[in-house]
Amino acid sequence: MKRQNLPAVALAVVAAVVLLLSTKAIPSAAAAAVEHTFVVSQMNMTHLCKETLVTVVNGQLPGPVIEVTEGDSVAVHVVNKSPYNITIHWHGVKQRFNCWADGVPMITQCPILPNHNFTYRFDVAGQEGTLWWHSHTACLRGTLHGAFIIRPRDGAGSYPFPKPYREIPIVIGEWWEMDLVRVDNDFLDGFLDDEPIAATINGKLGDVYNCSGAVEDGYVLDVEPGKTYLLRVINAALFSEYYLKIAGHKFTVVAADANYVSPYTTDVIALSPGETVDALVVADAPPGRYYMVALANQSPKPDPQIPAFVTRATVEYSNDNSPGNSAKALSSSRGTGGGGGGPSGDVPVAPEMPDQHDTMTSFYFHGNLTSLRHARLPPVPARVDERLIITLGLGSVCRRGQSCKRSGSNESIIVATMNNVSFQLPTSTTPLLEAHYYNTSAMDALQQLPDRPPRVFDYTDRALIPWGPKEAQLEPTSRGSLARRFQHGSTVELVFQGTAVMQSDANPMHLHGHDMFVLAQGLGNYDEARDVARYNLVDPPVRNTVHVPRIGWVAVRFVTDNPGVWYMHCHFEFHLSMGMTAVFIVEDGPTMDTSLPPPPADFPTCGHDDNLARDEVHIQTKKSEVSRVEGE
Ligand SMILES: *[C@@H]1O[C@H](CO)[C@@H](O)[C@H](O)[C@H]1NC(C)=O
Ligand SMILES: *[C@@H]1O[C@H](CO)[C@@H](O)[C@H](O)[C@H]1NC(C)=O
Ligand SMILES: *[C@@H]1O[C@H](CO)[C@@H](O)[C@H](O)[C@H]1NC(C)=O
Ligand SMILES: *[C@@H]1O[C@H](CO)[C@@H](O)[C@H](O)[C@H]1NC(C)=O
Ligand SMILES: *[C@@H]1O[C@H](CO)[C@@H](O)[C@H](O)[C@H]1NC(C)=O
Ligand SMILES: *[C@@H]1O[C@H](CO)[C@@H](O)[C@H](O)[C@H]1NC(C)=O
Ligand SMILES: *[C@@H]1O[C@H](CO)[C@@H](O)[C@H](O)[C@H]1NC(C)=O
Ligand SMILES: *[C@@H]1O[C@H](CO)[C@@H](O)[C@H](O)[C@H]1NC(C)=O
Ligand SMILES: [Cu+2]
Repeated sequence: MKRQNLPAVALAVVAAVVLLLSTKAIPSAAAAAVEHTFVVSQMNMTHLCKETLVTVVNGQLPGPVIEVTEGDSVAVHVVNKSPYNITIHWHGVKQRFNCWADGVPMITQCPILPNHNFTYRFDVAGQEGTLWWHSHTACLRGTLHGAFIIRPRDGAGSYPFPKPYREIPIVIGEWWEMDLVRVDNDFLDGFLDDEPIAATINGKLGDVYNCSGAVEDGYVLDVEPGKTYLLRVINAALFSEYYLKIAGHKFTVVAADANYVSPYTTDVIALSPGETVDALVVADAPPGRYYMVALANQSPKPDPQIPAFVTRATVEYSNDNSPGNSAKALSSSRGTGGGGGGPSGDVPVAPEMPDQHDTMTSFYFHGNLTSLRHARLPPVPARVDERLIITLGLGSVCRRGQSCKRSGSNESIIVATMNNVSFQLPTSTTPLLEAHYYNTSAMDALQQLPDRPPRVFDYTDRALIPWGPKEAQLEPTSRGSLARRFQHGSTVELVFQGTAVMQSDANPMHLHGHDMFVLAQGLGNYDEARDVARYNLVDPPVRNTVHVPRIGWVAVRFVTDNPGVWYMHCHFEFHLSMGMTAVFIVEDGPTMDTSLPPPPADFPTCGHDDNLARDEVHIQTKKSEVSRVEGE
């Protein structure tokens, strides 16, 4: 795991090329600078008769929406007035040649300490649609998140679908009454019983929830008959995939993860934490009031169960003289059980939701997405340089020593793994990206992510759920700082294989800094001989988060054209805290403009300025390389 070294002659040539390129790269007149200040602080919020201290941005939950036009430069001044170390990650923003702004604590940066500031600066280029931002510290993203909307540079008229009348962010979240940092510590310790209290849409619990007769507010979307709305749906929840439906209406899905898809009409949207879906809704139902319901799904027993989380908002037609509308005030204080009513009744019409244990509706939803073929869509890479198969599952490590009681015993800690290793941060006080950039000895602490599962077994054997002799054999695992190095410009084919060890959860796998072509998905065990033939190499959807179905697999390809140290992890927060993570290190390319530039001048330090001095540093090489080029 060593940096490639560039001979001085090559550098001189490179410098000349850089000069040439940089005079060409005149910024477009249309590109603007978008600036925000995010004050992170704590605030008391009361839901269900209980006051809870939450950490939020600018006193808002969800946090502020960032709206940009493709090509814009963004500066977000983060002022940390919370007691926690904070970073903000710009989920799905590719951060080309700008891994420094990716916002992963101790992977890409030292966190912003309490009472410290840091300004994230990045360009948004070559992407359009809905992304989001969230903190990447402990479980705090449960309340530190917001939408990140990228509009086409040529205006809404250039959408590859009819121009919507209005655009509405729909952020699905969860309300927790626990301290989220404690929740994270519990997950780290293999204690998995913490649960949210409720699901939310745009921060509101909705009228399924009440306490002492007081019904919780729900989000209300006012619509005008006949108009088209673009819903920008984000799953910001920590825990669950959600189904979203609106009674009496259909969705036309037009984008996912800020990549256009061929219009897909459906009455249900499925999205896992980390995923986004843009969908058009036409207000073409009889004027009235309709529930928009988000329902969490989960694997059926014998998987461990959590309560069913559901929340609902209301779609209300304006200019609506039906009795249902005038009875609005009445109905909201009356309880809303069941679906009855109808557009003219007291109670909004409720959609019929999939069963909460139905995971096939998600499988089909994801299976029905294909890329919209348009000018910007990059070709699907046909040649593959590296092939990896990564199993995703649970295991356990002993609290003390090498052997211990497992199968749920407190002598062991349940952890989450990739290819049978559970991620842990290196103990170094230097973030990995800096260690990589300056080539310090901290890199020696990394453990290579194997290209294949170390042992082949029937990964999706349901007899492994939750305990038993077969499971007990597969449970022991280990911890390590898992990393995989890729040469610049490689095409990687990666198969994520879900396993059924202890449980059969799906896994929303998120890769930072790159989008992935989703070639195929399947249930059961991936079989190369059989499944390669099913790859969609024509119009696969392109995503930053791929939903690996319960007891199934997904095959993706991506090109490692963005140098840096990129987090790759499950977006279920408990799996992330438990170690279902690795880092992908993408090497510099052969030229300066295919290499990672130096860190920003005001980059946070880990509370002391001599981080680098602590490790055995090979910094001299790098510094002299840089100055030699600049001096050219
Ligand atoms: C990185 O450090 C190692 C020693 O740990 C050294 O052998 C190697 O040449 C260094 N690479 C560069 C590019 O400086
Ligand atoms: C939250 O409420 C508690 C008790 O009601 C109070 O002690 C605390 O100061 C409040 N915190 C904030 C940030 O308002
Ligand atoms: C952080 O930003 C705030 C608001 O802009 C400013 O008042 C404060 O002085 C800054 N603090 C530091 C440590 O830079
Ligand atoms: C309060 O919630 C309970 C349980 O969900 C429900 O049975 C009841 O009808 C609700 N009451 C009101 C006033 O909404
Ligand atoms: C698309 O959705 C339909 C309806 O749910 C389903 O029957 C079909 O199998 C799905 N197609 C794929 C490729 O998943
Ligand atoms: C498990 O062990 C830890 C440390 O040994 C202890 O703090 C914790 O209370 C135990 N939990 C249970 C459920 O016994
Ligand atoms: C997982 O790793 C552990 C510890 O390194 C090893 O004992 C075990 O056999 C491995 N299990 C599998 C299924 O690869
Ligand atoms: C915050 O970050 C600093 C610097 O990395 C570290 O020393 C400290 O332990 C962190 N604090 C917490 C609560 O994680
Ligand atoms: Cu997972």
